[in-house]
Amino acid sequence: MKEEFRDLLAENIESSDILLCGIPFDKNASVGKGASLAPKVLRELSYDLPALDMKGNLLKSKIYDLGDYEADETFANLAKVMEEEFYSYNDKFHLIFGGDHSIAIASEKAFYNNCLKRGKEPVIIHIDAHPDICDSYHNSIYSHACPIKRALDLGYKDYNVTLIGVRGFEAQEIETFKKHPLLDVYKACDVNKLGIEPLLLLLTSKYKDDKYEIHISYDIDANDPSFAPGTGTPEAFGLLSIDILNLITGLISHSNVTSLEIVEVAPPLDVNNITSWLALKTIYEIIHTLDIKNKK
Ligand SMILES: [Mn+2]
Repeated sequence: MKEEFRDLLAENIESSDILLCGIPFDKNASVGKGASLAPKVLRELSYDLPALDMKGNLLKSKIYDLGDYEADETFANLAKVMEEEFYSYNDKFHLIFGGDHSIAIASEKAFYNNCLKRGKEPVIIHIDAHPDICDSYHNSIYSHACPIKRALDLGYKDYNVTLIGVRGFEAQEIETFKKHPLLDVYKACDVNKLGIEPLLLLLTSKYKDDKYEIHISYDIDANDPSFAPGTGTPEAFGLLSIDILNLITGLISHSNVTSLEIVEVAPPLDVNNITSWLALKTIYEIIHTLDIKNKK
């Protein structure tokens, strides 16, 4: 039988380096749905992906797949379950396959509580075409347009939240920005003009202290839709895939990133699985980065 993540699966949780879970949920997406199928499709495509990075390095870190978590629209239980199970393994890298972006309401709450328990300062780096800082959207405070507002309400400090790649706004979000002047916002137009290096330098020096623990919330619609068409709310004038990859791997190399979610990959909206392959290839580059960091 073919196996997902061939040659990359750990035999047991103890011998693993990366903990994976899926959250196949897209009921809080506003425009195009289909992200609930991403965990299944990403695992299936991994059957055909050899365990090497793009330079030909064999990948060595091992994945333990916890399977999928169930969710409902309000994430009543999910945050607690993720805190107690998924984030309780503090020595592992945490990888989440969404789901629409609303699943971050659960993951970011679980991550936050886990950091506070251990005296760490929780940080979110939100890579997305949209700020997702609406208080409510389509009459729901659990919409995929709301996770960053929920994170601030929960207690994340605005100066420890960074938004990268934004270019599609709701009017209410501009008002929220005014209330949080310390929130770091790097718009896609500026990143595309200045390149990724200055931004990476700035963030890695800001978060060089080990007291910080970083969760990267990566919405695939941050990429230009020409690279990632299979997503519910494509926005033109996006970031280059290679820039996002260098940003993520640079952050992992030089700061304390312990958690990453990839959301809004919607296989039913995709063309030849381009977007799923992009997500998967990005993860394989992340695994190589973890190999180097952990001296594998
Ligand atoms: Mn989003």
